[in-house]
Amino acid sequence: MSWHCASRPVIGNLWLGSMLTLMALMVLASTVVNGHAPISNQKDQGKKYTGAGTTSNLRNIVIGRCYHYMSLYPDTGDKNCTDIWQELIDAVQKKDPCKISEEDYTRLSLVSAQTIPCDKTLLWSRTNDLVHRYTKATQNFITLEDTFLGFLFNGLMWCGKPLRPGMNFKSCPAWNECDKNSISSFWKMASAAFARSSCGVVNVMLNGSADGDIARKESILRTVEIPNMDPARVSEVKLWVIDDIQGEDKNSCDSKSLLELKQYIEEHNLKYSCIDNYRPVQALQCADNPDHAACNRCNYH
Ligand code: AVW
Repeated sequence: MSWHCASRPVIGNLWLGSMLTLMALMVLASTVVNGHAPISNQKDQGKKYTGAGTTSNLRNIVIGRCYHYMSLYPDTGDKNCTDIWQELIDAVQKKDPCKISEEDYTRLSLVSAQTIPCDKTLLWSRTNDLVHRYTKATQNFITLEDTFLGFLFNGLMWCGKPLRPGMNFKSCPAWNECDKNSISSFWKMASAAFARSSCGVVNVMLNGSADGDIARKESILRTVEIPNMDPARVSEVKLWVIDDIQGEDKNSCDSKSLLELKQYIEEHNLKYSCIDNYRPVQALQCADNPDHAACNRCNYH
């Protein structure tokens, strides 16, 4: 360093110091407020997890989806999108992403509350793709991902950093990486709230062509949704067992796995019914496979 540099006037050093402090504060504020990952902040993200990091531009996506949902469904009422974002931040920031409980999301759940009309709930297990193609095509049923909360956060990742503000953009715990993580606890909370607010006939789309249990023992359907339905408000749980149109018929209403699920539902004091290859869903499958034998009108159940 040269003498000339060291003898810079005091006022100049003060000015430079203030500017650097101001810039650092602006970068920090941008991380906290916008959910962006400034380059300088990326090296200190804490522990490395196996899941993807917080989705880039998370804040803009969540707030944008919030306004979009209200424009699609004006009955949702007037939600405060900025408050909803802040509740998400408050639930996870400065906390260990492996120590986030469903209770941490209580306030987010309260500000996003929504009334679900009776007979419209459509739960699912192992039919993620088909069930959402179906609700897009008919609009007659509502899956969790069609509710306000589900729509806002579907497909996104997020987690905070222990003791530090802002999100971890490098990595977040994967679903099974630790018991109470920021993602699994959120979806358990949202699924429980959806099941609790469901009434009338609750439909469930299941995959009759999948191997093994019709719904995994640790599935959200079994562990969260069935136990959270209110038998006084839910008149019946109606299972739709749908085979892939090109796939095998591994399970149907009379198979062992279905009878076991029936018993589990009844143990929760809920009435049960079951239908194989519910025709409106099969009609959707037939849109892609019009020449398949099952799509011949005479073969419909
Ligand atoms: P699923 P669910 N590891 O098709 O009943 C990784 O079995 O569980 O249906 N990802 C997981 C895991 C796991 N152990 N468990 C769940 N997921 C995630 C809410 C993952 O994204 C709706 F209302 C997987 O693709 C449905 O009624 C997805 O959950 C019900 O929960 C579905 O697993 C569907 O959950």
